[in-house]
Amino acid sequence: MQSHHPQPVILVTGGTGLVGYAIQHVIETEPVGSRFGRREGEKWVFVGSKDADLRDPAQTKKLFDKYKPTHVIHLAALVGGLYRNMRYKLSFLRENMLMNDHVLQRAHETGVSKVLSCLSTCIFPDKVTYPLDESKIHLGPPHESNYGYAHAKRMVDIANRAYHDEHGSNFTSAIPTNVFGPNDNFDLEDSHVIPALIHKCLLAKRNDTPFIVLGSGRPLRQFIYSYDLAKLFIWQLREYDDIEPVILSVGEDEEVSIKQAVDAIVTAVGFDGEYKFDPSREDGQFRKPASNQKLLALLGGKFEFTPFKDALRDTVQWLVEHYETDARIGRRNTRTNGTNVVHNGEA
Ligand code: GFB
Repeated sequence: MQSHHPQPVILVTGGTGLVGYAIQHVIETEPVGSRFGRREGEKWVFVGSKDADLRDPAQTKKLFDKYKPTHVIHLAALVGGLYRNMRYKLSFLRENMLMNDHVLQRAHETGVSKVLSCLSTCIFPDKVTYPLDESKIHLGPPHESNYGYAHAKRMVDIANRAYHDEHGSNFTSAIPTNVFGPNDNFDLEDSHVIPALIHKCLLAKRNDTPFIVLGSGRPLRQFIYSYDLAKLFIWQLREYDDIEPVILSVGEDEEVSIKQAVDAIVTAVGFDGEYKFDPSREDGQFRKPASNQKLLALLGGKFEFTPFKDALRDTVQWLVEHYETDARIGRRNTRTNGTNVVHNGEA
């Protein structure tokens, strides 16, 4: 493979989403040749679903034939927050299984030297001793709310082992905790908690609409800033050579309740109104505390995570600056200039 392809070509699937956007930002802004910056001779290709529908093996083949990647960061997935996961368990299972199988098989058939796939801490068993660590992935069923997505992602770890055992492939995976940042999906119903609440809080400030937080506010989560996660993906692609997964997360001591996250968002938005909880909506998994000890040990001790409040401030700023243009704010919203948001041809 290397012979006809001297320069490393890194193909990033899902390259136009939250984490893909962050990796492109880091690669393009960090000094060339630095630990997280682009290296001389490296070609980075960021593709999205407009470039190829990875649920279709023929389109996946065409994409690999076009770019001839030497390395792949596989981020493409059907994703969503708690409520979208609960509604579409089969779609999350099937569509992610299809994309993952097509990407790994095509990577194998074209001699890609390394694939780094993106999993999530929701894959871990719901009932297991805490903290969660990489050895516990398959020790029981995941939480009921997202078993479709969780099992599809667990199968990537199984596939990585099978490709290695049968072909010696060097396919590995990362297990991020809940991620947020610029270019997230801010859809009010389908998105994850941080972007949904930032969007709701902004609308409450602008339009004096009620700011409703779903559930009890008691569940606990660890949140990592997308730009920090991007650096860790670049590190794992370059400096980690093992098929065993690595949890990419802030420390266990950074776990916060949804209520604490809401209060931090209220400060970041500068909202001085009231917010209410809607306990009729689900809380989902109560907590999924992940240990980042393996990561820190591999990194030689420490990593400079962006403080939560600074990361929230920058994400709010990004949404304010992009609200009228390219921010993904969902179908159930009109921009303040009155134009309807058009998605996939649906008004
Ligand atoms: O990020 P999130 O949707 O998913 O967070 P999970 C859900 C938590 O936030 C629940 C509360 O406890 C909700 O009750 N919450 C409060 C809200 N208000 C809102 C809101 O307006 N929108 C949303 N979405 N939540 C997901 C998995 O689980 O984590 C995915 O389902 C993926 O597959 C993702 O792994 C990282 O953290 O519960």
